Amino acid sequence: MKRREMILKALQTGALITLAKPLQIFANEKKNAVLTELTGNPLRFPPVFTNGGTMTLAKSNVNVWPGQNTEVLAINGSYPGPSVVIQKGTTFTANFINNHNEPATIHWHGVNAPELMDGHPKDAIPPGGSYTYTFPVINRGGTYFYHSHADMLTAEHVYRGFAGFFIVDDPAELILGLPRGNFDIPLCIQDRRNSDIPDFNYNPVMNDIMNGFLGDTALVNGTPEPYFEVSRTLYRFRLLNGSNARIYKIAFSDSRPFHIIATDGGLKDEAVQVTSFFLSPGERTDILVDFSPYTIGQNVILKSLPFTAPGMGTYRQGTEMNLLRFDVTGNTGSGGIIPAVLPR
Ligand SMILES: [Cu+2]
Repeated sequence: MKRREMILKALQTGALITLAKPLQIFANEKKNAVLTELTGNPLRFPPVFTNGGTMTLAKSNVNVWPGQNTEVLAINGSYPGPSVVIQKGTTFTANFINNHNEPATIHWHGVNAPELMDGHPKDAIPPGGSYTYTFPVINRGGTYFYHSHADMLTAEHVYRGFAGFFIVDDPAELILGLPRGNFDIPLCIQDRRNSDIPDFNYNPVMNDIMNGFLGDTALVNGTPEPYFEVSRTLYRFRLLNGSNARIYKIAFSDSRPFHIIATDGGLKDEAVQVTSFFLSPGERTDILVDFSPYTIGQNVILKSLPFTAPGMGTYRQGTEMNLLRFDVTGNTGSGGIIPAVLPR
């Protein structure tokens, strides 16, 4: 199977509809604790965008919190937006239709697109208008994303859901032996406000304008209290900080080491072992995580560690947050390796 198909498979496998469960908090934060009762919501995945298709922007109602309606501003009714997965060297095309009542434009963040295709605020599409974005994908393989870029409206649009993955697949990566398919997992991390559940209210007061609009609960791929079942093997996670302002200090609840293999511009020169790293809004970092040391039944939580930062008010940078619980449930091997060198 081609690598692109494998990524597609991974994205689609997770795209199944989440069964309704009551809103619950993480049941257990102990290190590697064996859970007697699992709670939370299975990690969701946005649908994969079909190249050449239509991206329609409109208000939509989705169930972010099971059984509760959230009005989002979404592409094709999906929050987060549909994931673009495209091979380097091919031509990307999306027919954008603005069915929202405000000007809008799509910026392909980190993607090397010609000026008129790059969704500059000056090129906003008026309500009811449409525009065809098309350009050859010349970027290195890596994790990029797209988001609203309308003048004075970008922050609100993104907070309300208008953002999605743009993953560039480079066949040259195949020889590296990185985990693929069901073991290559995109994770879009965003923060929202507990007190607003189930709404995505964007109503900044002065403190938010000065320090950034922050939330106090994390959504991953639009999933509250998410969990993801993993096998005792090596995974690649593509982390995107899709938050408006929150900086995450990414780590695991047991301080386990893992490897960073790629950042905003694609693969690094070598895999770097760390136990934590900062991920700022808009940044992407791809990591390799080996779950083989765990036993079936254990879990480990992807967290944001506390750190001190300037700021004031109810919502602060540096708040400790649980992001995603990994439940170790299987023994399937990914066949992936941590490459000694990552050729450019
Ligand atoms: Cu951007």
